Amino acid sequence: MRLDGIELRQVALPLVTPFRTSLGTQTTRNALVLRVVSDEGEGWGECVAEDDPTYSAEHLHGAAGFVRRFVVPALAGGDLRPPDVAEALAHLRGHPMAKSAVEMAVLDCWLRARNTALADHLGGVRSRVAVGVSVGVVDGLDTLLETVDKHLTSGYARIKLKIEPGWDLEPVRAVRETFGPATMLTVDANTAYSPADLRHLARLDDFGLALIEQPFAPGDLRSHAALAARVDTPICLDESITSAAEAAEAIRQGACSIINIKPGRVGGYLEARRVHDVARASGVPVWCGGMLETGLGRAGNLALACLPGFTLPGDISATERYYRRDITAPFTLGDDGTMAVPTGPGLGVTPDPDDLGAATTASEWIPVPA
Ligand code: OSB
Ligand code: MG
Repeated sequence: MRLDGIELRQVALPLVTPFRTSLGTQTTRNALVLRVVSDEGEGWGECVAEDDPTYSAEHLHGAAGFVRRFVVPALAGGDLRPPDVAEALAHLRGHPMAKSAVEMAVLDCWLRARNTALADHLGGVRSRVAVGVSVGVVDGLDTLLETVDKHLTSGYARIKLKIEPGWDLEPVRAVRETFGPATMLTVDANTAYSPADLRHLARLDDFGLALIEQPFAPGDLRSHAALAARVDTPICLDESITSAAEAAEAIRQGACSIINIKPGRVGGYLEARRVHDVARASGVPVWCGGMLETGLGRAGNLALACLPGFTLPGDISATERYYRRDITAPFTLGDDGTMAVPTGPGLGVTPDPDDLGAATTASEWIPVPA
């Protein structure tokens, strides 16, 4: 496959409700949508970097510049298959979300031309996957309980509460007491705690959580291992796991017994599958994280989440939980807390031209030199 060029689009999607975490508050999801055009057709990708470099070092503005200045020249000329994307970009340090977006668009294009669904290409084994919802920090327990009630009534298979110092034991206790022991409940701190908080965090052990996600800094595997040794609740890593090699090392150090996999964070779907493989070989369950994706990223995440090692519900919620108007047809939640994995070729979805047009705030065409 030879690339003619990459179209970069900035899109802005207002969130149905603001999403607050220990990293900040988002009211609009700004994202970067990529369309690659090749001699075999076109393909779509999404960059999950956010406006500010708070979740990771990447940010949207930087990702666009990185693609324009470094990715396009590196992909010039030659016959390209999806694994070649990561290889051609391997000498460029960092920028996994930007790299992942390009690989995603190339994969979509390549698989469309071969009439193969991404789920089948990755080795998926399920047609529907269990999903949960990530509940942001809110202004009081009443609002929290109302929000959780609404999501449980919708049928979500798991509730994840964002926590931070000052918003942890109390909200978790309130949700557990109100909704009972059968509710699958997890917490995500997005690195908000320091090693000095270890004893405090250990008190979360009383609430029967399915996991505690990323309490400490990305590089601090040692504190995660120390907490894991102290509590019965499984420790899950998100921000720390940037590759299959990092996953293997974190498991070796006892820093996690569950891994949240996000393709953008690890540099693409193919590396995400390798993280899955490493975890599975060690008996470590994985689940698919989310970055408030548009329908494009949601389709890709569903394809990944049907691999056999994804045994816990993912952060892949229905479109209406995020956006009134997405750029693809909406994804809906089934009665049993699952969502359908797209079956069409590639991602199995394409942006609706009207919806994409309405969301687009800027676009540019970057030719790939022959
Ligand atoms: O830590 O999982 C996270 C959103 C943005 C950045 C980091 C995270 C999240 C979420 C949202 O939790 C999950 C979703 O997309 O539903
Ligand atoms: Mg997380």
